[in-house]
Amino acid sequence: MGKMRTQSAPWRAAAVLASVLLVGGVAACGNSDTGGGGSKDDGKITMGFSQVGAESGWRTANTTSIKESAAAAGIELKFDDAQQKQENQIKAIRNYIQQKVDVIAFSPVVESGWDTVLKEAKDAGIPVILTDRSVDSADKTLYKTFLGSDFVKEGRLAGEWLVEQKKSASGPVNIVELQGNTGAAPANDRKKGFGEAIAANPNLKIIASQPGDFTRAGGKQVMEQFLKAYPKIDVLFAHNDDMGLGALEAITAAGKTPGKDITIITVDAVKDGMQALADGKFNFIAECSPLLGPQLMDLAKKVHEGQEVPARIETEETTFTTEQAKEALPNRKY
Ligand code: GYE
Repeated sequence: MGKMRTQSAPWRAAAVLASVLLVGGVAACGNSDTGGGGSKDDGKITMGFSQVGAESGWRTANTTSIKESAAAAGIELKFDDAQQKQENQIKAIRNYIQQKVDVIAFSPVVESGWDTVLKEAKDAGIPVILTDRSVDSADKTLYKTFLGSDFVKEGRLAGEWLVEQKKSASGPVNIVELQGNTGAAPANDRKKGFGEAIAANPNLKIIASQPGDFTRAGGKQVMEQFLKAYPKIDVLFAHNDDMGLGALEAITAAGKTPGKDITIITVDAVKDGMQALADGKFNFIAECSPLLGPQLMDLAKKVHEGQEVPARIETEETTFTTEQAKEALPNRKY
């Protein structure tokens, strides 16, 4: 189960209180109807969900979690795969508004450009829940809550591990970075957290940083370019496992040994990534859980009933070294 925390100071007190109440098993709900809510009469909740795509192992596990949890919660799910395109997501959300679903949930492929369609949902009286990724809209009343990980923290944890590993390095440590798709919250935030952490040691330098779109193919292709352009690469930081896995092929093809010649750090901790870590091909993973379905369905029920929910609900995550991956792998759920 995820645990509630907050990113921004104004919400901290409320969310800490909510966290305490939820951990204690007490519903953290007020009675006030904040205006969110489709019709409350038929009992059955219909959710329109717009998914980013199927770009990674993380995404596949997330989709499965959402579909299974909707079925288990008795929520009718309308599901659309946007194939990593914002225009497809906007179209899907407009369809859901037209169909008068009770709740709209989506994982925004990029952070910007949502105000108009979110306003349309609000005007139609349909509550919106952001899941996995957030938007940068200034008007926080356009959605009820954001359920997902702290991506800045994931990047920071990755960077802090590297700082510790390289603390006795006497010369420059050359880092290349594979970013997620341009404009996505996890790409922006992981880059930021990592960059801030490695600033602790001026020897650690990002010599190249390019988007690999969170896919294996993207990771492989961009890593090939990096290897051609830079003879000395000491570290790869990939914003997800899949890009790291794609990069492994490029590194091996270039005659280098991943995990030894090049230290590899990724984010997610899906099974294939954890296997690479256990095998010593990756060196460190910051976890990001895709199992958001149960909490999402719970939130959908609450907002449908007009209950108050915390503005930010953060999933709990950890980190893995090779030894820890070996231990965790047999029980890994995704
Ligand atoms: O890390 C990546 C996926 O938004 C947290 O999207 C998600 C990211 C995840 O494609 O693998």
